[in-house]
Amino acid sequence: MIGSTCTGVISLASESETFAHPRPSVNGKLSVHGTRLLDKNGKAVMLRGLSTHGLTWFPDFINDNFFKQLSTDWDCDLIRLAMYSEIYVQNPSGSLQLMEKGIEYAINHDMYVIVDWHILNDSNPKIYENQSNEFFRYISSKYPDCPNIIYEICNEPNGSTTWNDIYEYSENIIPAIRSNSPESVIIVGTPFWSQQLLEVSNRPLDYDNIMYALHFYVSTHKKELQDVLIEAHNRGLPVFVSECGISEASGNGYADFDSAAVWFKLLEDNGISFTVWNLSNKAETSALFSTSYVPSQPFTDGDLTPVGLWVKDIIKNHN
Ligand code: IDC
Repeated sequence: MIGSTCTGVISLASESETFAHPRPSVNGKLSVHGTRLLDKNGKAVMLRGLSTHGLTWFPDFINDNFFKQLSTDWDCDLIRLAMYSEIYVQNPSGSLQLMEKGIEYAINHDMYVIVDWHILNDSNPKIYENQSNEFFRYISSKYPDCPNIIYEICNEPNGSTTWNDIYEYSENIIPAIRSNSPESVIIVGTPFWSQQLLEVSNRPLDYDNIMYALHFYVSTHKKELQDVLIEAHNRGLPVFVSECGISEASGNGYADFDSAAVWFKLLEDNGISFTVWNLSNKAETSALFSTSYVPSQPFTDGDLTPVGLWVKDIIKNHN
């Protein structure tokens, strides 16, 4: 494990950029008020970021220069570190090492960072609840009160997992994090692959600084899920799009850029923060880098897939 602190960051934002590209060195600790994410001065912010693929599958993408370039060239202010829980439980130290490196590099380059307990095939977060508690206790004690870190406690509950299961799980995990980082922002996954916000809005968790995950893949999910987002927002539920993809729900297939434009306008119009899946060179539509890209090298636009080029533009120029 590598040592890290929350100090020594390089400032990359100016006052006028506060809303557009919030930076931990300028905007500091975030908090949740109503549907909004606010900075340390109470100003509304919107984070625009990128999600790694599974940390242990594409470990070469967790490197300091790569994170630096995303931060400086793309004005990326948020990185999500996707740590598959099923992989973690088999070999905790392998996953932890990459998680800690990722956190350190995000801090070095003045980005917010989501620590993602990436449940997927293990459809119910209660399956590995003890390991999750141990993991979040460890990370939050290693980086107590770190303003960069946002916790995401269960990527996508699915199968027969109910909101009640997630509610009970959250009542175990949230206090574990808060015992070290009392004011941290925590994103909670929602039933049916983080799509069922409306059920949650009937019985939200009784803690401060909680946001609820909505995940979408633009070529599969369209108006029906957009209506869910709008309704949840209207009901006052704080939503964070902690994962979305410019592909079908498989991560592959057709990239519907028209649908993507509708989705991202909705996010921009409502100030809803997001990260886009995925920072890898895998041969799949949602990957931002082409298969020939070598992640130890600096990248140019020529190393990006069509999806990568599109995503760079929304991160940098948010139009
Ligand atoms: C996908 C990856 C793919 C991998 C698969 C299984 O893109 O390469 O083989 O997982 O691990 C999600 C999940 C995310 C999925 C993604 C695309 O959070 O792990 O990644 N997706 O299927 N939810 C909806 C879509």
